[in-house]
Amino acid sequence: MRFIDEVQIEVRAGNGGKGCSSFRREKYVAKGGPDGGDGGRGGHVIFISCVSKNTLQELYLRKRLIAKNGQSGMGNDCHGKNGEDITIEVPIGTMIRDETGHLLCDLSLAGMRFTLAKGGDGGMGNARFSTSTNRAPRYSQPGIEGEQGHRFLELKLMADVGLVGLPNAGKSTLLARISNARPKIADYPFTTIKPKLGQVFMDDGDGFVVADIPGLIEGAHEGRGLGDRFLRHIERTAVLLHMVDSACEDGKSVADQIAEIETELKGYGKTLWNKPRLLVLNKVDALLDEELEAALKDANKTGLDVAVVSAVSGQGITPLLRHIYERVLADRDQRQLEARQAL
Ligand SMILES: Nc1nc2c(ncn2[C@@H]2O[C@H](COP(=O)(O)OP(=O)(O)OP(=O)(O)O)[C@@H](O)[C@H]2O)c(=O)[nH]1
Ligand SMILES: [Mg+2]
Repeated sequence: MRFIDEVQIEVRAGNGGKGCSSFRREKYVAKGGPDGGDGGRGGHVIFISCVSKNTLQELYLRKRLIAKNGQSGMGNDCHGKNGEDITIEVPIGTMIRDETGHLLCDLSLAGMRFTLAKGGDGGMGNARFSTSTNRAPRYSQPGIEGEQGHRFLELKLMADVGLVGLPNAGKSTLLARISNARPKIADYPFTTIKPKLGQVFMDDGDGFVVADIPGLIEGAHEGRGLGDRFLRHIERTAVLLHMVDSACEDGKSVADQIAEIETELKGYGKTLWNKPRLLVLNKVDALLDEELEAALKDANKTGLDVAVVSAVSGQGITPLLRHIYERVLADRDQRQLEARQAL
């Protein structure tokens, strides 16, 4: 199944039901007053962000969301039934734009609710228009039309930490080791073909979310390999872990591998290039001492913090997690401060 993270949909909320014009008819009561009820409201089209959804697949297949119209009002002061709302669960991180590309809502937390198209109000029945001077109004209102149009949905997954690297660097192996996710792992490139999130639990009972995305190759920002389209899913992270295979079998130096990914991150733009990054030298279990020394020398040239790990043996993983968590917490504090200042 493809990983769907962009969808255009048509939404149509229900029209309001029309108000009723009617007069009471009872035996032995001549000229009963007006008793036309109001029309029902048209159904809304609503999204709710929810942890159990990961892609926009359902909406990709459905494409049109059309809510029911409200029923017309009836005699005997009966209110028409409201049209049923359409409520759709979408992944956390779904962004909703209108036809001009203007951002209407970013469902960045669980349980957020957004009405994409509002149902029209029902019209008032003639009973409402009765006054002392006009006891028998015949007028009742029509219902109001529901909103409709196209909406553009884009999913940008919410994760604290993003894994980037060439194919086979061991990103998924690391994710499987530190989180509850069970990604596919194999010694061929592009094992991972769609983003995957994993929750890491720390001692304080809290933790952070890590996103594993398909490997990048040279020219990814021009569409090579799986391209760079999955990079959007690590745009909102606090920190990037740049994973490097320090035991690369095809003889590529650590410096070359780092440079390839850096070029792609730069090519993608500032959102990622300006993000804090940590170099993770992986597969050090397979290195001789002098090989590790050479790898470290290359890595240190970048000026970034470097972690030396083996995702397979577990070497270096605990200090790496502590380091990442500190950064994640600092980033959360910073974001909270900014949000408070913006108020
Ligand atoms: N020796 C050793 N092998 C490792 C280590 N980490 C990963 N590997 C192996 O490297 C291969 C690739 O690992 P993956 O985790 O699938 O790599 P990836 O970066 O997710 O690759 P893509 O999904 O293709 O981008 C697998 O055969 C792993 O077993 C490590 O620390 N040491
Ligand atoms: Mg993988």
